[in-house]
Amino acid sequence: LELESALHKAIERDELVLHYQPKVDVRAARMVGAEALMRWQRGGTLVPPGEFIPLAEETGLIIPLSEWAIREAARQAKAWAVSFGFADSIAVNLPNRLFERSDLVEHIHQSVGTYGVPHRSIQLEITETGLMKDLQNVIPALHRLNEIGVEISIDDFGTGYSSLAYLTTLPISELKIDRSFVRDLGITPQSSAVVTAIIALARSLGLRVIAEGVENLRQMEVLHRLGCGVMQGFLFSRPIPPNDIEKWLQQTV
Ligand code: G
Ligand code: G
Ligand code: MN
Ligand code: NA
Repeated sequence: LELESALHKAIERDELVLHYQPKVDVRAARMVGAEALMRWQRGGTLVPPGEFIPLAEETGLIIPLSEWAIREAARQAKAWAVSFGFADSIAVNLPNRLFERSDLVEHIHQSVGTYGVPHRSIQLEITETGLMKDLQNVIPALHRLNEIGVEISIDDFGTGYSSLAYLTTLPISELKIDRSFVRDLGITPQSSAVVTAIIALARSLGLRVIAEGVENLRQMEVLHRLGCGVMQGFLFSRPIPPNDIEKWLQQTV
């Protein structure tokens, strides 16, 4: 309860920060976007997301927290655009609870408008499980987001039993291969079979594909050979504070 009320005040006290993890085009050795991950600077200590995200989800605080994250990502995209010519997108994780809000799309539209960045500067990641759990609320919102130019990436793809028939009807732009398949690449034939299938699916639906959780060269090489050239993971960078992203940004101009 103490943590809950502290988290409640964290937004107004300016204690939340976003760290960023690059999405890397391996062949070009270039950052092609970044994923924003929330951190809570409470007093002098950084509270790990594993400790406050689940609490935020239970209490509903995840809604204002995520709305803050979208605004902050839009602000950051603008700052990087001005300083570095950043023209890619920042991805924000969007938990299902956000879709309970009927004004979600309007809120995103306003956040982006406040900073005068194009709508495609913000990308939203929704998990495959979340997507399939709440199709009734999610689908209309995805269509409206697509209309205003905000792209959707399906996070943890391959773990959530999507109906492939449904997938073809959804306005999504990217599949993000779940790290559980990436982990075993080059070790178990099943993992490369799944990854091969996801890449083929993405191709035939005209979607981009990215692999998450890439931690070593073996995984990177197998992914590249299988036709996935955009990756994210500790091999390239952990999620890092905004200032530390600048060395990646300088390479993009
Ligand atoms: O950033 P990573 O280091 O450790 O985060 C741990 C967990 O917290 C992950 O499951 C991650 O998805 C979640 N998380 C981190 N930042 C955010 C965020 O901004 N929004 C949501 N919904 N989850 C986040
Ligand atoms: O899928 P999700 O959005 O929850 O992913 C974000 C989480 O993944 C964060 O906790 C982040 O720190 C973590 N993460 C990012 N890259 C790697 C990686 O290469 N290996 C592992 N184990 N975790 C990673
Ligand atoms: Mn994610
Ligand atoms: Na993920």
